[in-house]
Amino acid sequence: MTIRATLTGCAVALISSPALAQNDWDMPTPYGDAVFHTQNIMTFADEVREATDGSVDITVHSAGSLFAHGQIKDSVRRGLAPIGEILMSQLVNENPVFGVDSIPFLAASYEEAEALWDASRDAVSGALEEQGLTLLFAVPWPGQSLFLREEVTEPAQLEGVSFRAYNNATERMAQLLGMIPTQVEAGDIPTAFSTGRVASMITSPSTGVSSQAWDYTSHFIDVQAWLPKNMVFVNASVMDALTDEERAAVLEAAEAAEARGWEMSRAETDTQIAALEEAGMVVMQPSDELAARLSEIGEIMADEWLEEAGEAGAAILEAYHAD
Ligand code: PCA
Repeated sequence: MTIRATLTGCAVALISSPALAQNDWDMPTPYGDAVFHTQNIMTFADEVREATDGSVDITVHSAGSLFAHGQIKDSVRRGLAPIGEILMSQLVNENPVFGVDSIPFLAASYEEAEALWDASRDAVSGALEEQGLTLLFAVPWPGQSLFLREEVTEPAQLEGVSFRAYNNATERMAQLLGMIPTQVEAGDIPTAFSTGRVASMITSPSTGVSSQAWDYTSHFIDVQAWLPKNMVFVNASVMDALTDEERAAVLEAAEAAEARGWEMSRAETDTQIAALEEAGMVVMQPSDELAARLSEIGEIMADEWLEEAGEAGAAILEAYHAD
């Protein structure tokens, strides 16, 4: 057989056998390798690879190394990357529904966060679908708590303090507290503190640990005000191009990743608070005054959100409270 005939034979075999199509998926994610979200996604990638005999092979590019956090969604929408992860509330300017998990004290425990996700999932996946994106799964960070440089019992002590924000809601909360917010990506937290751009933040104990918060803050006030989620989505045309078996394998692994991620998140809450304490941080509960002010702010922000989100928002809250 001539070389030409052999090559033609191979080409015919490839075309006639869709199971041989190779899907190498580069997956941009915003957070570092030590973060449980990233570890959960690595396991998801392993499970997809295994279930498809390697025909869907996901390579995770963590910590914004392939696309910066702010570019990941558009990269997937435009097909520059087939699949990606972002913080859901990053998209709140596009549709208020993406911000429903970042309203202080609306859903502050895992049970409440789960009920809120049940009530909002269809709206979130519908809003993604409009952009040609298919939602695969979402996983919450542990409750958001304050990292400060001194013991704060009176809300007035926070006035004028510079504050690291990571989305619109954290920025708004800071404004309502009289603080001075600056948006900083999680990976840039240590530099933002060490160069004096910020002096406080609200985030999970997980991000506190991964950014070594004890190096530049001393007090952790355990308010656990909300549980913002990361979500993983895929370009819908890329998903459509898979075989039925491959698509089913991806969806099954996604379901498993969501369940596993929520468990990992729950487990992190206590272990990472303990790690902060072990590293020398003072862990304390909020004073009554501070708790009252934060809860007032939560109500203001819930009203503002509802005004923006209109009927769709009201329907989510109704379903949530009915749960
Ligand atoms: N960590 C991320 C988002 C919420 C969280 O707990 C961050 O601080 O950027």
